[in-house]
Amino acid sequence: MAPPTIRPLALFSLCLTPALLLGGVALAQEPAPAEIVDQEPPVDFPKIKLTQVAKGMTQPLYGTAAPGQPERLYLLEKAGVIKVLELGGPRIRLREQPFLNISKKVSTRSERGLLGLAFAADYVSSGIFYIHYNNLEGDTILARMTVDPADRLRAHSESEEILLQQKQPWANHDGGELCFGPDGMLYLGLGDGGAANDPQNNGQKPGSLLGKILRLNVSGGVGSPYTVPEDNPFVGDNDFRPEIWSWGLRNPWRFSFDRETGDLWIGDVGQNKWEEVNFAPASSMGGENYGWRVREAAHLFNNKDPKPDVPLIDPIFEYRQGGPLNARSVTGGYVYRGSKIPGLHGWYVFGDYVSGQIWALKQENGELIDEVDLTPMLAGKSDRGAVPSLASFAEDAGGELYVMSLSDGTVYRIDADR
Ligand SMILES: [Ca+2]
Ligand SMILES: [Ca+2]
Repeated sequence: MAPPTIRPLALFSLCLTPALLLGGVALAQEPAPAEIVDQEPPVDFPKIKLTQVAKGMTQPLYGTAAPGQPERLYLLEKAGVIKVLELGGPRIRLREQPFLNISKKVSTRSERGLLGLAFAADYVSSGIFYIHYNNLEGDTILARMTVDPADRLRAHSESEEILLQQKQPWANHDGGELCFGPDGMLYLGLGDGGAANDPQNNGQKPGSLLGKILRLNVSGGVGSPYTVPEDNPFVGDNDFRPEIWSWGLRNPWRFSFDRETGDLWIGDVGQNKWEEVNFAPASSMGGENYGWRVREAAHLFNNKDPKPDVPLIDPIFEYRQGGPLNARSVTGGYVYRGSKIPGLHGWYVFGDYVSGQIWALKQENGELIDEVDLTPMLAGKSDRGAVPSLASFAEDAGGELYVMSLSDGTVYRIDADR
């Protein structure tokens, strides 16, 4: 991959302590001011706006569609509830009756909670879906569940099969994203375990699942454990857990595959200075080391560690923490592949949890070729950014994008502004 273009975005740092800070920690020092780069949209960039489609949720932090259900979006609440947003009909509405409620077995301390959901490709026939959450001990749990055959709008509460369990040394940096790749494999993002500065060096520890993206084969269906795909990059290397797809990650809270190209985009939350977005082309065979804790984004972070004997992949984009809105925790998004905003096609839309800012990037052959700050267009007169405590984006079956506020309990769709 060609060396990425790096451009600093934001300015100085402030203090923090949001209720849920996805991977951030207290400041060690104030980063020096950086230049603001020109982020004017290209002349042909579309006018867009946010349309509220749900409100009154309790800490929404993810959303996804189920294959075969074009008019539904499943929304996660941190405490362990999944709700259904009905997109069809004259009015979008949030079903009151939850699809799933496992709040009795979910820990919500710090960054813990129900963090991820992915539906099997054959969900309509199999009823299978996968969830990622922290149990009451704080352990990471990856589980398979099925829908209630008698009521397709409810999960079968007794159907849970735990596929993977991982001890969590601290309550933060638990990762979150769970999604199927274009290869039909299930990908799970786990953070470095938590605290600050990755004290256990999990990001660079091949024998740990922490600080990694995992790639699992769950095609065995109900009653079968996951298996390790034979073409995972470290299969046969005894130093590595074979589940590992890529490593050197701090907290890959949200990542996604471009549904048109299969490229992988990862938002990896930074420590005190730099937030980053990583890019792996669809042709990647895995094995990328994204550098943490040797580097924070493209910058040396820990010079005491022995130098890894593999190349470290720098982000395609990074931005400095701080700025007028206090950017501090990247929230990875999606490449827009919907049909309603043709001018947004091919742009990667992502944001910052703390500042509520939203940006868009465009790449060509793995090189950043353009960036746009969408915040002024989307925020209006708000001084809380475009979406305060921007926990996640979501993509519906048609590729339209949504974005949600953890603190406000609101969900918005990104629409053309005509
Ligand atoms: Ca943790
Ligand atoms: Ca990195």
